[in-house]
Amino acid sequence: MSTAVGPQLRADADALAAQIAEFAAMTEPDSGPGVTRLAYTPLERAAHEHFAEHMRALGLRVWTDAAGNTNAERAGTDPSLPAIATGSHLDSVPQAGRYDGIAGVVAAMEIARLLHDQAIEHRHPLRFVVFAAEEGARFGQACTGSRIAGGLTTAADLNGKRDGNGVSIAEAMRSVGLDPTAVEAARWRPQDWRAFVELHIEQGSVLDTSCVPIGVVDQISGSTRFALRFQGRASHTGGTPMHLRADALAAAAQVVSAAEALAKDSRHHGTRITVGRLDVSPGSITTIPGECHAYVDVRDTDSDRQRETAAELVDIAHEIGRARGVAVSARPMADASPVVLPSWVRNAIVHACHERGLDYRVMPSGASHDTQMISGVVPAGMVFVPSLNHGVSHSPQELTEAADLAVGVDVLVTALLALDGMEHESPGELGETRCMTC
Ligand code: HGY
Ligand code: MN
Ligand code: MN
Repeated sequence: MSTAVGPQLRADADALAAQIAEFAAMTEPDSGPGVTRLAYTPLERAAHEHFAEHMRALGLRVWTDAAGNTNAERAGTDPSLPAIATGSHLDSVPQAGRYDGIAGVVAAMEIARLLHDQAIEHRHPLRFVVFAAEEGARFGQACTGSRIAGGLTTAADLNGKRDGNGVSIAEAMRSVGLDPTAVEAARWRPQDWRAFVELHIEQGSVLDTSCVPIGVVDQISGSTRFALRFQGRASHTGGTPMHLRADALAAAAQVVSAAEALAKDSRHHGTRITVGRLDVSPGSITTIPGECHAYVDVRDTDSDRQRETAAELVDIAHEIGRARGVAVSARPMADASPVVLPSWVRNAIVHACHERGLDYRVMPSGASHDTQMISGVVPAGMVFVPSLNHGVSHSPQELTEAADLAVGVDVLVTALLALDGMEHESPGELGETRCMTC
């Protein structure tokens, strides 16, 4: 399969760097180092509007759906065909880097500019999508915008999940002018979409350490998240002998160590367990902690092992609590299954790497992504570009070179045009696709 046009298009690294700097400047005042632009905040909407303005200036049709996802469409020569799409997210975790999600959005913006400036024609409509609320940092659940598009989250799910200030997803949506009761209208229909390919930073160090410029993702980890509550007995740190304590934090600390040991044992190669947040009360140096909340994130590419490991850790927590006279309870927060991405979309990315003379590595994603949530509705793929600084992410030290990102954009645009060149029967038979221009 060859796309005569794709390989000639070259992304402009300086333009990418400039857009990344624009988005990086959109951060909560006084939020400390890095970028803080949380889900369903005015700042996230401002970032979506910056994207929308860029796309409108290129003549694309732009709209925002009821979930807050912003779509831009460049017409194809055959409007009867389903859309080929790319995109990512613009919200961040607190004190994030400047590339997670943003890399895929500035890639979309650069591809729209390249196609416009060089008047490239394509058969399918091309859509560029910015999903809302991809990060789970604020509400616990990740990918709310793409989960709604993928039919995994409905209006009924938006009232129970709350942030640290007790604000529900639905209330946060209303605060930025969205109507959470209308999200059903934002659900994607399979017949409207041909394929979706997301560009994302790797958020690991495999590509950098192996000096490979492109990752082609074959599977995306799932995540099971829950909060453990430890109720012990607050008491005087001087007057209470060690053998008479019910120390909630000591119990939680033992569970955190047990979680690490569980993820490292021989049965769990590939499982990752993290307790990224611990709330302790009353939080006084002279009072034994009476209550503690530990927030647990279990990740795996093996669906059964992911859920079984989460259940095993809850059992261990109960056992530790009993031994210490500390009551333990678990509250589910979010759950997403791992997904395997279809090989024919993956092959379009591999083909693009061959067209560009680039080495690539087929690899899993440890992080979750919007692609995972819509992959049940539209055949999807992912392109990774290298993360430097030991693959650090969700941190101000996150780093991807603009030149490396430009190489990823070159591969992405070639892959999208290759997908456009493939003939296809009904969506169900897409596996046998052949390329029209091979
Ligand atoms: O948490 C994740 O894996 C992603 O960054 N939302
Ligand atoms: Mn991301
Ligand atoms: Mn992230």
